[in-house]
Amino acid sequence: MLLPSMERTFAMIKPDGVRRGLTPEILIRLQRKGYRVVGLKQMMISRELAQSHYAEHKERPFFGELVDFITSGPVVAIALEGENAITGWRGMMGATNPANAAPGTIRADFATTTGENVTHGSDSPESAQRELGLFFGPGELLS
Ligand code: D4T
Repeated sequence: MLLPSMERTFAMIKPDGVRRGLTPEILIRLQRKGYRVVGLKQMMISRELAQSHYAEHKERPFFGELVDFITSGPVVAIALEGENAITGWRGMMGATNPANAAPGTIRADFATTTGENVTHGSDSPESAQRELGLFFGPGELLS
């Protein structure tokens, strides 16, 4: 039998998801999937944190709008643990543009625009480690 590939990833419910009352629905989905929540908090993102989080997009034309949007209201920051959690959570979210998201994914079910697409998930082990470190202090995650 293959050894399970346990991973930790960073998930976020973006301001549109929180504003629309989708937090419980999303927490239910990821826990039903079997992921363990090892960190959870509702918070405002500072512009400085937003710019660090989205640093890879800083030259893109939508960067200003992205920072404005992600700082526009509270988000829910989530540290998830599970087998293949990084790609698994990305799969549950669906494609970045909701028009291309597979039926049954969060973005297909709850979003219509790329700019406001309800959730975030780290796209690689390196991003997961970096983003978990940006949003959670060492004492804030369960062991
Ligand atoms: P995030 O990072 O929010 O989980 O989204 P993705 O990983 O699925 O997509 P991304 O990094 O390419 O984009 C980050 C963020 O920018 C917004 N965006 C993206 C946008 O407003 N216009 C665009 O053309 C693109 C490509 C949406 C998500």
